[in-house]
Amino acid sequence: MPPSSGPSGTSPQPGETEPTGYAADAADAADAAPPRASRPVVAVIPAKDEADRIGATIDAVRGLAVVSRVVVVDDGSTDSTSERAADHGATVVRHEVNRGKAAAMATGADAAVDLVGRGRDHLLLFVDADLEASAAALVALVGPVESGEADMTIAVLPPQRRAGGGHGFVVRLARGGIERLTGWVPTQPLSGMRCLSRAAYVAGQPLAPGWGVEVGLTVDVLRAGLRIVEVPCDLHHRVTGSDWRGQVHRAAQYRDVARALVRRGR
Ligand SMILES: Nc1nc2c(ncn2[C@@H]2O[C@H](COP(=O)(O)OP(=O)(O)O)[C@@H](O)[C@H]2O)c(=O)[nH]1
Ligand SMILES: [Mg+2]
Repeated sequence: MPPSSGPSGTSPQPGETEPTGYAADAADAADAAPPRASRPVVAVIPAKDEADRIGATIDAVRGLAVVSRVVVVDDGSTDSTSERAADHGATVVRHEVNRGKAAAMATGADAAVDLVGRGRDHLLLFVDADLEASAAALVALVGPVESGEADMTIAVLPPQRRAGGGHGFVVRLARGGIERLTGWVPTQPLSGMRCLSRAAYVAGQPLAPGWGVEVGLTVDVLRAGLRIVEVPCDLHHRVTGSDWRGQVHRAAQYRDVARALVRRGR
């Protein structure tokens, strides 16, 4: 089990998402700790311009018997992501204007509360939209949280079929920052595929904005004294290249990860 320190502060920082009704509602539910076996799993897929891949990803996740509902949050896409997602049977919530990955995850988590019924405990399974059929491997994330072995599981991906454009410096920033803040050294600190108990999600409020969300969650969950387990999953996604688009993506990731770390005291 990774080491952990005391509870983190939960007051909203400038630029961070405000705690939602979910957080207030969930605090009671976490205390009550109903029987684990009955908790539904809601998959939340944040998506921006993923019309080409979202259908296959949804099909794979809906094919998992353990998943009760699939919510796609279309974060201001300019393509037909919303329509495709609805065609494939997902509940779709749309941000008319792009608000970033963390905001989309928060919207999806709020929608999950409405879907399962307010006050009913459940697990959240965050899924990137570009995994296509390989998303079926995410089933491995649910068991350890369902059983109570972990409060949050994180998928560890195998080497990808195509080499990336090298965002090793963002990974190193994230890994080193998490280690300094918590003592734990994550294998893939930026991995977005995670299954969370409600208590873990609440511990992460307010979510660190944008691409800082994964690092923020890891630090906050550990600081709340909760357990994280990394699980190898045979996942394959679109690898960010070294073209200008890839460089912009990496620069934004670096900025958001650095902010998440600074706000947590690095
Ligand atoms: N909400 C939201 N999600 C995004 C945005 N950009 C990308 N995503 C989604 O975030 C996930 C990861 O993005 P991706 O481009 O694959 O990043 P990478 O895996 O780090 O290379 C995918 O599900 C994307 O659809 C955005 O601006 N807002
Ligand atoms: Mg990806």
